[in-house]
Amino acid sequence: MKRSITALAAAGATVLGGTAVLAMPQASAAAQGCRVDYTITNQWQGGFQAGVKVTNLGDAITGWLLRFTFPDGGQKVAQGWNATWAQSGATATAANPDWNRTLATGATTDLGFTGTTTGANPVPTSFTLNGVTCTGSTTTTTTPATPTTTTPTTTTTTPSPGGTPLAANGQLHVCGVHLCNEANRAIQLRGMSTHGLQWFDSCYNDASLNALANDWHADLLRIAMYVQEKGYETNPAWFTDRVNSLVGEAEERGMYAIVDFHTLTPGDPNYNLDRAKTFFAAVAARNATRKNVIYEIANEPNGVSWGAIKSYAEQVIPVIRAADPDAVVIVGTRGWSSLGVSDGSSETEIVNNPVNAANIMYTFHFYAASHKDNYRATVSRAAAKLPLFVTEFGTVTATGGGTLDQSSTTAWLDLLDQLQISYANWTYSDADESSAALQPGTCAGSDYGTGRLTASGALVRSRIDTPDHF
Ligand code: IDC
Repeated sequence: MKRSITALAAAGATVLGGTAVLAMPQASAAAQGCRVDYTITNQWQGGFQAGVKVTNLGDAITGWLLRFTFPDGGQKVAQGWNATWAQSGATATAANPDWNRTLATGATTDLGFTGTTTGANPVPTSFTLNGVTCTGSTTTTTTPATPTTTTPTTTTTTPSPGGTPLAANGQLHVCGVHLCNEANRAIQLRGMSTHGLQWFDSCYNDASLNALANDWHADLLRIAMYVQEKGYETNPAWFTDRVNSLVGEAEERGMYAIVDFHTLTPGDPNYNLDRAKTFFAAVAARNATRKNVIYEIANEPNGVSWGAIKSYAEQVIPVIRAADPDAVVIVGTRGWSSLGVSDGSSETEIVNNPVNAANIMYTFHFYAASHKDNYRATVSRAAAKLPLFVTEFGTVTATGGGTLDQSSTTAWLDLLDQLQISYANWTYSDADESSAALQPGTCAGSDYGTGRLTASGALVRSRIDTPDHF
């Protein structure tokens, strides 16, 4: 659906915060004019995503403010990028970020946001830039069909990656605070984390990974490689090989793979700095040509300052980039990747002192029965400023056991959906603990069907197995 915004006079009266402001014509007035192309790129129950391309058709401007009004009072900007977004009543504004103040004649800038909506989702009908009415277009793209799995033609064990999350999105990158696909659209990936490979390696085989890709419709496999506790440090060659082969197994099934350097105890990632450099040099070299790999360099730093984590990140990231320059890297945060909250701190220590590297995201972890409203408030706030990835969460307590907290899990996943934050659940394994998705004994057999799921597995699968909005 495409239609033109009616072109109005190039300059004139517009409403600023309810007050009529008259643009005064001057003898030496600068040429003014603008074009806005507004596209609803995606819609889902209760929400939508819009891309806004702004073109300056007048003389160069320094400092700009875009304003438009939603025709449906139920529409709200939730998360914006490439501008400072605000909304008052039905009127939304996007102000230039500091790094993009000047728009030369003919220059274009791309903004966007995800929004919530209570019902119909019509496009705004008029746009102004610095008070000048813009021409342009409004488009609603058709919602893409749910990816379907094609039947393999030559083998019955490995499905074709056609129509998969990987085929739909290609190489990912960070755009503003979001994870974006090759077409620069903000996306959310939803999937599962393995348990420690030193204990549960038998759970990751053709049958279990086929179930994850084809029955769960997971987008993502996180490969948890513990460094201590009988992990990597005991046999670097075996663990490196196994991680590489699991990235390949995910790729064959069209899933993304997070390589998780699962540091936990000791909590200072610098304890493993040399191991991390060795490991990531090898893994990045092996996976450089794969589009599905994402690197997570420190699972849960704890008992350590943000400065020490940042210093670690700034030494490990260049090692990865040297071999695989375009992959997204995820950096753990203070207080068991709580953005500092579990240590009495907050995300501001990161906002004020970010890791000096591009194309990175920051880790947030939660366990639904232990981490509730104050952690959710932190994520809501931090998501406007930092690209976040929930690489691990549990439906239970932080021990990995205890009662499943369905209502807190639902509140968390609703929030992550709304903010389009990607997530992986701990764990796709048959560990004898309530966080595991598979019943004890499952991995000794070959049946990974829904009859083998635990309560946590059934709950998480019901969320992951809903259509993606790619
Ligand atoms: C837990 C496992 C448990 C294992 C323990 C070993 O569930 O079986 O014995 O690690 O250290 C985390 C960690 C993750 C923990 C998990 C649950 O990243 O390694 O797994 N958890 O305690 N952070 C918060 C919770």
